[in-house]
Amino acid sequence: MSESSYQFTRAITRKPAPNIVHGLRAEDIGDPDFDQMLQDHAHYVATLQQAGAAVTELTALDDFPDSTFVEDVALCLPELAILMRPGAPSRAGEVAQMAPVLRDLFERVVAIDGPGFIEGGDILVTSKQILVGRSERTDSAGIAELAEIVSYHGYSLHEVKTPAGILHFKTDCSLLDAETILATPRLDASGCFEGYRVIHTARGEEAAANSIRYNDLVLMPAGFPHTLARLQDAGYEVRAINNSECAKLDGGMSCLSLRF
Ligand code: CIR
Repeated sequence: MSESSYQFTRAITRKPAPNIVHGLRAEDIGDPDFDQMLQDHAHYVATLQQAGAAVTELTALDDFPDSTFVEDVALCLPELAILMRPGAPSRAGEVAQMAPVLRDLFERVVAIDGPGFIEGGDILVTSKQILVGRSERTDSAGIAELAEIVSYHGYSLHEVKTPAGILHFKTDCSLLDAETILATPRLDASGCFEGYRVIHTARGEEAAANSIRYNDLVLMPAGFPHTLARLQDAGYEVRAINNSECAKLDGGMSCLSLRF
């Protein structure tokens, strides 16, 4: 695995649909501004391209408000793509929309058949292992099914716990390089990153934890100056992208793409 956990050539994104204003959210802090969201999404795609990604931009899906958060419906590894089984009932149908796209791009595509549930936002692929957080959306049965699939390809999967009240495991962490994780202190306190170097988000800047490393760039949500400084001091090249509208739907940098 090693650097393949952040060295990529491709990405898949999906344009937000106007009905994204009906997207799921843990707490209602107002509907997203659709025009601002489109602008931010375009900036996100352009930044991935700047990082070297050939981006497959899928068209908006009017029937699926959360479908711009493509990360949750698949896991892309160098050897294969795995279709997830979302724990959110309104998102289950997004998988069938992604399946043909992945079948065009991967020789091997398999699906989590159930009965368990698992969403990509709960999966962190590092250089050493695949960490999967149990959450409201991802259960042990879903994780066990994924573990069986990836074990054939030599991956070791480790089940951890997404802290209560946090949507996905990666809401609170991201991979920065082969041995470094960016994480909130509350997630790091659970002990799941033993053996890694961990950089903490600054106090009050927990939402910065959902960033992504894509080749030489780290894409992080804008508005978190202290965490930004920590990453820059550690030598990372960071691009800040406005995420105010996706944040109203509990979405961030990782959710908006599949990277491989
Ligand atoms: C949801 O609740 O499913 C969406 N509103 C947000 C999904 C964010 N996805 C992610 O963190 N991977």
